[in-house]
Amino acid sequence: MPLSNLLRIDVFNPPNLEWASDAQIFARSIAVLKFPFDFRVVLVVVLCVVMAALPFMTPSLAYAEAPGPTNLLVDGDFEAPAPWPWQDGIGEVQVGPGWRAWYLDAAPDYVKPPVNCGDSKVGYHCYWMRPEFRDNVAASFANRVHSGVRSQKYFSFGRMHEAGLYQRVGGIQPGSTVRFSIYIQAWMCHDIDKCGMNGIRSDAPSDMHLRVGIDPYGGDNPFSPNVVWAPEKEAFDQWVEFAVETEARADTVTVFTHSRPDWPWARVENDVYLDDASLVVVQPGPATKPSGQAAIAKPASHPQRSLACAWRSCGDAWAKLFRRN
Ligand SMILES: [Ca+2]
Repeated sequence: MPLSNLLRIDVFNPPNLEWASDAQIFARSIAVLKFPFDFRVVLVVVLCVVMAALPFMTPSLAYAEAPGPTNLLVDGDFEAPAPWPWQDGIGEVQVGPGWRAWYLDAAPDYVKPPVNCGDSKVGYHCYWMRPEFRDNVAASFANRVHSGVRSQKYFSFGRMHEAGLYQRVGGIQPGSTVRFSIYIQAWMCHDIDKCGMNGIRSDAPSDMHLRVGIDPYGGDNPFSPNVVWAPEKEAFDQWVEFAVETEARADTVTVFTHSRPDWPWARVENDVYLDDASLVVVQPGPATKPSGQAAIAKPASHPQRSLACAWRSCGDAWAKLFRRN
């Protein structure tokens, strides 16, 4: 028997059938060749259906295949329904649930009074204030929302400020590397007629001193030397992602944002917008502490130790410093 017949019989015939002749094999080959043609048609139709459905399937597929790290922040997207609660009973301070506002009621020494206030600190009210914190909705100012329908905003009208938001996050394994990121946008306007519809332009931008930080010890004092700050960046009239990464030194860490409009003559609008914040563990810490090694503790010589306690549990010490009015 020719070797070619042996090979063909293996392919087209079960072992218990008779040997096929060349003519029979040829006829069966023709029949087999017809099948791929029909199969290709079916395959093309199936591919077309899949391609048409792909845009609708992509999000769920992407989520199933590569889920991102868990965002540990509460209301990181600032989508909680408004009105947001008043912080400490102050109607002008409303921040997303889970967040707290921090601010200085009085100008610190390193801020120079602008020319319109003279040289006396007595008149600091002419250039300094606690900002107003509110939610911002896309229906009114879509350019001020990074995603969803809402963002956080705060502003000081005609005056400078130093302020931001913070959020403490517990349940962190000490030694973990954590990353805080948030989108920030600033708007500084002197002549409203030159700043466009909905304030899309900053006609006279000065320094805003935008930055983000993490206190790896979980304190709530933005002026603590423990806070690890990323370098300042500008974000006038556009969303810019700010991020900082450090190693947790306790089972709680605190994320901070910071802004300080800084100008020699008054700008009318000094706005900051925040959206889409996240805190993720990018590298878990050791599961257990090495034997014989004490847990990492906050430095005993903390210069502002009395301020690095929980806002409410610390009594009025922290509040008095920040609210001299
Ligand atoms: Ca949002």
